[in-house]
Amino acid sequence: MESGSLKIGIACFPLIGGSGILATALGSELARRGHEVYLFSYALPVRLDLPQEGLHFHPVEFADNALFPCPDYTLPLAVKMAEVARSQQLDLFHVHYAVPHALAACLASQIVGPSAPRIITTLHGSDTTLLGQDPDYRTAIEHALVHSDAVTAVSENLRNQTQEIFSLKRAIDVIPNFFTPNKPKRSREEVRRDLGVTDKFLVLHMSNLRPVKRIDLLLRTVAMSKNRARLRLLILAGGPFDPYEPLLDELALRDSVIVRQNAATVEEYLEAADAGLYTSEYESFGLSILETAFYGKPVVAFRVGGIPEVLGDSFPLYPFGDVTAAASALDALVQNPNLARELGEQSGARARERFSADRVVPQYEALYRRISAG
Ligand code: GMT
Repeated sequence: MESGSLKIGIACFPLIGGSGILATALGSELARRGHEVYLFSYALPVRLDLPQEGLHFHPVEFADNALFPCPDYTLPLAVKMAEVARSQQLDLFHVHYAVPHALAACLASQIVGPSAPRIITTLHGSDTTLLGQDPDYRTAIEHALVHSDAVTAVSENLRNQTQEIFSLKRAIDVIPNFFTPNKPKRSREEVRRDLGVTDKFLVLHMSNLRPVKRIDLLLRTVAMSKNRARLRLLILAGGPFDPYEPLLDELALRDSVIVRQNAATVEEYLEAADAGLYTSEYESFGLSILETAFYGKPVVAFRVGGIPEVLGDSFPLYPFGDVTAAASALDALVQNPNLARELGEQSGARARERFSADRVVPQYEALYRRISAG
């Protein structure tokens, strides 16, 4: 191992969702920079590309021992983290999403004892904004935040929200998310042909479709567009779309919307798109928005949470729920492809300058060194 390199255990969710995607990308970037990374999750994370030198995946089995009335994940995760910490002499646990990962890290640390790795917890949003207000989780999250050696949040907005929700005395560092685009496997023309949108303005939305994403407003925005016939909405869905089928019919949108489920590689769709549309009522950051901007596509979104930190003033943002304004913004782009291109290039340049791996990963490395130096 290179001198100065660290042994880092990362725990995250494996699904299509910003925290797992970011944690996986971080693991891969850290391994590329010479660190040894041990990734813990109950399934292979969707964007984990193995084999990679220095990157080791440790699957965690749910314990469905007949003695228990229901399966347990937190204890097997803590045990696996403790075992690997001991056998590999890990320097750090870097856990993404407070529950159960930060709690499991606290427990693993107690199991290992005095030589236990330091704990860094990265908050991603709903782990404090939603679960932090849930009496079944709040105390556990508070415990994990207090007992982590460092806590980071992915935006100023999330840091402020977390401080407010927990009245925390401790510092929270802000380290934003980053994105490293892969080369698309198919050309823009091929993807557009496959989607049947060669002569259309393609609007992209990528999310897990949870209620906070407000898919109702997404569909209503498209329905209000004056250029409905000229545009197509492509939804890359990381969750079930069935609940929104009736609204598709109600808004007569069946011919305007294409849904693709569980697309693990998004680059080819990002390149094929002409713009992005996001109507969430809250985003601590909005990793999909960053990904869309990275590809030089203009993004129409509401001014909520950390989205202004991600997009800056590269494109106007609208008050939450103002679908009329969002639809007009979309219309302006459809009617003026040069404007769309220009705005997209501006937000792309901004995204690449502030949120590239080279800009962000060293911020984590500096934090690791500060914490492991005690
Ligand atoms: O909202 C999601 O898509 C899932 C969630 C997660 O933790 O996986 O996303 C949160 O973390 C992302 C990565 O940091 C952020 O980009 C999302 O904005 C954030 N979601 C919310 O705050 C609702």
